[in-house]
Amino acid sequence: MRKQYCVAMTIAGLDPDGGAGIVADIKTFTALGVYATVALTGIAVQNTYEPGRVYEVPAIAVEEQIDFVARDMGIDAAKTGMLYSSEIVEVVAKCAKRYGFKLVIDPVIKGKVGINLLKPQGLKILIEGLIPLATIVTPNIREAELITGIKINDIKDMERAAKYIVDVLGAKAAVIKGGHAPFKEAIDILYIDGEFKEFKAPRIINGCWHGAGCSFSAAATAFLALGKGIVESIKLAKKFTMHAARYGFKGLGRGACPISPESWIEMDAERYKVLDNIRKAIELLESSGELLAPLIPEVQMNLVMALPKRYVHDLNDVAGVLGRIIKYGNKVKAVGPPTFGASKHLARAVLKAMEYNSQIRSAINIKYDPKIIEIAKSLGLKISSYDRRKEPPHVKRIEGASIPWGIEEAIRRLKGQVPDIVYHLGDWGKEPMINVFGISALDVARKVIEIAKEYSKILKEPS
Ligand code: PXL
Repeated sequence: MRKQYCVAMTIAGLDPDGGAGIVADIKTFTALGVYATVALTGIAVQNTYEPGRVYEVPAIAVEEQIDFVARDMGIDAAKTGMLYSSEIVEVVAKCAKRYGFKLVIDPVIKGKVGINLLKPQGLKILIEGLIPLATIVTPNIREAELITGIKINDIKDMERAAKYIVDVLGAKAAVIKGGHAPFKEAIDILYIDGEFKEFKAPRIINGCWHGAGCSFSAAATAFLALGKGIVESIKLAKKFTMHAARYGFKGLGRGACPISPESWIEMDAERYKVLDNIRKAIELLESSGELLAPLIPEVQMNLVMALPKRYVHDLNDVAGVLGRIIKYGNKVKAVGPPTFGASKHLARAVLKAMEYNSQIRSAINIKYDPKIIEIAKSLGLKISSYDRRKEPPHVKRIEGASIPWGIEEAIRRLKGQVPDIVYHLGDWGKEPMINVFGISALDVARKVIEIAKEYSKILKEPS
């Protein structure tokens, strides 16, 4: 039977900007559902572009941290990052023998901005005393060269180095990370049980690789702690790291931006929040059905909400109501559940609005009536419009380009501000329409209900 809790430990240094080191490791363990423990080896003072100095933790304190956790909770798998001194490497080797946990060695030697993370004597002891105890060693090309003395120029050299780490130095498996190599794809070479395996992945070009090595070895450790085999752990760790890099904190810090191990769970959490928000907005709209029914256009109504901007790539990252919201007697009803990818038109409108204001993530469409525009004005809503008849032919020819073009026109008229309301008066075969924008589905639902209340008063007036 699987244990209720799996415990992983990172034996590594603190990188104060949070991109690499134990912070990346703890985030990774946590994102993968493994309980995170730490033996701190030192502080590597730095940020994303400036190196500072390393403050070392005494080796005895590293040993005690490992001992205290191991005898209390047990350690299923541990990884090493910055070990710095030969004394620390020695106590880690001693503890690995004492407790027999699975061990991933990320043999970091130089940090991202040039800090020395391992002294030369430490490297010697790492090669002789620690690598023989490793389940997996995860060097990059430069580290593999320093460990094996093999100059690496191509895949064959990567294979030779991986084989050397296993066959000569005594690790169970070695994976050489080709992320820095001049190949089109990022290729990693694994050597285990006399065989090579290649792991390929397209390069992530957003520059967010700060912490990628730490996160990769931590993810492999987490999967080992969960009881997965070595090959499977490396395959999954690669997938995890690609995700963390793809959704990294682009633009944060002056140097290489940090990866986001938390994106692995945060993205699912955000998807849930979007669906839940639309669900609540639908409840609100349906409960005001009689007020709303007169606002439903011929093409029916939809309500969409996008994921936060850093998770948005295409229409599938915007949720809408499957089958739309329809007039149902004198009430309104959502035909299906909130679903990602369920809307095209309105989703395109939101994606365009988000380019100008990332906070505006939701929209709904309602019937056009000049009286509704008057009401919106009286409620203090910001309004803009566009003329579909002025859509340039080259835009018309591109499937799906009309709405983004129109929304952009309307935003331009407001000098780049995203309004609450964008309307157009239609064209041949195109119904006039109003789009209401807001920060969430609930926000736009509330705006529409305010409008509907005023509209119902007007409809009751004798004309
Ligand atoms: O290179 C990985 C790494 C590991 N540990 C610490 C670091 C870095 C990179 O800068 O700072 C503490």
